[in-house]
Amino acid sequence: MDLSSLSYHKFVNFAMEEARLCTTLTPLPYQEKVRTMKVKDDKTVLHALSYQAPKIRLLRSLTIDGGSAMQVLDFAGIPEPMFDMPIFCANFFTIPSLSIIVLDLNPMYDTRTQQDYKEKYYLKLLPLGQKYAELLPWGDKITSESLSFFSPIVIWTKFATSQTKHDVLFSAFRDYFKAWLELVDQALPETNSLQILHNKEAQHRYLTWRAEKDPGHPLLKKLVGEDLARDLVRNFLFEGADSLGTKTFLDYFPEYRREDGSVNQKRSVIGKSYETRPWNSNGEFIGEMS
Ligand code: BLA
Repeated sequence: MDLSSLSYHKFVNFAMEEARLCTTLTPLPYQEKVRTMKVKDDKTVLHALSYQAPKIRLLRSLTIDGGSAMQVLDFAGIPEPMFDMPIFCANFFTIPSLSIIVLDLNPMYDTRTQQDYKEKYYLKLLPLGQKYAELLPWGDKITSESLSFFSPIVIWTKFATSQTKHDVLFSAFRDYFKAWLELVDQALPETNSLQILHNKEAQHRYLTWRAEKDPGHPLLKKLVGEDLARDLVRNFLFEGADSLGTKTFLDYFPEYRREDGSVNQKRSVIGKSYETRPWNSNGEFIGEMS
């Protein structure tokens, strides 16, 4: 499969145009830094955007354009802690033989246990999730820990790369992003300071997880080297991991502590599970809690 027609730039352009229709975007400085980053393999180009907006602490995008060899998108929208609305998450990794896709409005609180949070945000979106769960079927076993960060409408899928699937994915991306912008539009600020603190910690926990365990890191290291990859991850992709809270990865995820006190480098200590979609069409969790 020739990937030259499967770039993710049009996804990003769509999202930015759509966001500008709904809100006022203010550019953040980090995007300039990425423009000058030297990539080890000269066929590959990184492109980064980062903005803030009212209610949105960070709206950022990283695309890795590896021409016909690889196309990657990591796109996220992260709210201000005054709001408990979900985090927009699009992570697409495409090589000629295979695409690995996560598209979701990641919940701030685990929807498997927080029924009220699930109903507040996802009840209305279940038909949308259902539509794409059929077009983009469940992608087989997954790192068990990741499930707690996913919502009942998550699209987790793997497919043989093709124009048709790419078009379906673009449609899903547009629908999910528009749904997220609508949540942003409707979101009311939390006034209870304790609840704001909870939101902040929930967001910090999420960022801490991803800054430590995101499956894209090894590839970023290969492309820009260890130091720049770390900088990208902590100061751009998951900005806030070092500033929104003081708890460490092991405070949030003690099961990763090794005997010498260091962090277990494995991505999962439980292992992979969930061979089939663990939510039914009513958004009820039907998998085993691990
Ligand atoms: C694979 N990416 C995966 C997998 C998931 C995700 C679930 C399957 C492997 C697994 O079960 O861990 C994505 N995991 C997520 C997301 C969350 C999570 C979004 O917990 C959020 C909470 N992917 C990228 C980027 C790159 C990338 C930017 O988003 C590269 C720079 C690569 N993802 C990538 C690769 C794999 C992968 C190479 C397959 C390799 C592997 O499974 O280790």
